[in-house]
Amino acid sequence: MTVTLEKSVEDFVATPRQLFIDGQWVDAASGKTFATPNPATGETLAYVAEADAEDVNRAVRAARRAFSGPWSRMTASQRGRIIWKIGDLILEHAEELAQLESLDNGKPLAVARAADIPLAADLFHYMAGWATKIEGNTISLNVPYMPGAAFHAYTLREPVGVVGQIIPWNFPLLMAAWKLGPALATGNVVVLKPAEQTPLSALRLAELIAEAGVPDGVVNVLPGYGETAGAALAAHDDVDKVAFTGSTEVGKLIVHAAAGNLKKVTLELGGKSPNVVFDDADPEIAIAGAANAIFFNHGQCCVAGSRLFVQESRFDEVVEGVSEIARGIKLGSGLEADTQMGPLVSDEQLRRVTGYLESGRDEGAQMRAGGNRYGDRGYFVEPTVIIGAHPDAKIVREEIFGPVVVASPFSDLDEIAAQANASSYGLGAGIWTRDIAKAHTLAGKIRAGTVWINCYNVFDAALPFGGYKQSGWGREMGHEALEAYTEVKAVCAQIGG
Ligand code: TXE
Repeated sequence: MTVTLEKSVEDFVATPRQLFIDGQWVDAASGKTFATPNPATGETLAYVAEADAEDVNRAVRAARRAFSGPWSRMTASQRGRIIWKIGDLILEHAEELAQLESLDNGKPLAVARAADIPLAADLFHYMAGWATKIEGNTISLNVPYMPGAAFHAYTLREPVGVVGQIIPWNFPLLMAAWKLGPALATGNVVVLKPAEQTPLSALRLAELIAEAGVPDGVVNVLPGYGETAGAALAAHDDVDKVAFTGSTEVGKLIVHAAAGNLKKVTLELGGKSPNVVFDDADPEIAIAGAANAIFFNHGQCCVAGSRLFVQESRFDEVVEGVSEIARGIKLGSGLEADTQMGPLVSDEQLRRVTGYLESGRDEGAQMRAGGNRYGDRGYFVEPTVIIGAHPDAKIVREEIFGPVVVASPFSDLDEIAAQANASSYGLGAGIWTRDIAKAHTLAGKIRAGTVWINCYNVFDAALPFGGYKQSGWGREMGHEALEAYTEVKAVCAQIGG
């Protein structure tokens, strides 16, 4: 049964969408538009204005004005209430946003309803509370060359200023929330560029942000391509910070572009996360957990548990269990009520993922489940379980970003710690065992920003998220996110001596 779209969703996609600059909906300076396809069919879903460098200039100017405008004069409490309201409005429009997300990204509507939308609302609610808790310290001084002098010294935490935010397509609304929440809570102004594959929910969010009372120019949303709009934002001389989520390859380009004015940079990049099942784990829970770790969101998760390591004595059992789950997953359009896995987001991703499947075969690996494109319409790939891959094979080293897991056996804790860390990435990891000493010992050895024990893909606005090694710089969510959006000012006053 196909879900009936809400009238507001039908209207939203039927109308060409514009850019959101300085609180106004405007065409791109070039007049250009681009089509965003429905990944379940490949057909055009909506037309969207295509921002490029000139629009980035306009949006940055508007943001700069807003930075010293009403936004900066608001109390932190007023700001916090507005951010809370954004969370409320997301919940009020939850079904509409979930439908837009499912249409544009391809994910099952049930997943958007259960995860993307409530997590996005919760992020704004969590960050709203922080607005009133951005504090400095008082510091006692002892200056050796000024004996007898007395000082009153303290720190202030101030917003960084104009922030460029560039986000990907795997969790379009949620990634916008992760970026906007801490930026707004700390009093920054933002130019946000959603991914060209999935611009719709961020544009709808811009309407809700305006409705919540965020002043004009504080949040600007510019759909467009990475090489044009994204690159212009990352290089802009009047942008004080850029926050990026996407591929490690583009993350490196962002760092180069940001060097021009040495803007601050935070990066949330790729991963090749190890998921480790010890022989004492509860088999049912570990098998279901390993399947969820890789197949959630079609494997299009930066933390996808794409390297499954199973202790030798349980290897066949766990691999067979995960393969059985893979074979049973129902693929289909995200809007079909019984769909468990939708299409990949784009034709490009379909080609990338099936290219990895071919390379795995060429390098001698065996497919225990899946291994092919599914159907010939839309961008579907079968949930895939691979064994027998060489540790140096491309499918073991590189991020595939699809529903493809490579399973390998291991013998003991020291060996698995080394294997888990044998990656240029360090984003997530999973450990499945009933032995808490073993779990925490391995958690301490793994070089990754998040380690899940007997669970996977658990996200919370309070839990910091980010990467070691080439998985990124800085943390999102939790109070750690606020540091990346504030400058520390030391104020030192001589008051005696
Ligand atoms: O990513 P890109 P793509 C990984 C994943 C995936 C691969 C390619 O492995 O298969 O990246 O996906 C913008 N200057 N991840 O090509 O290009 C772009 O418009 C400034 C992991 O979609 O990195 C989009 O908004 N911006 C990841 C964003 O960067 C540029 C999520 C991400 O696109 C730019 C997505 C440029 N030169 C992909 N080029 C994760 N960490 O979750 C592109 N962009």
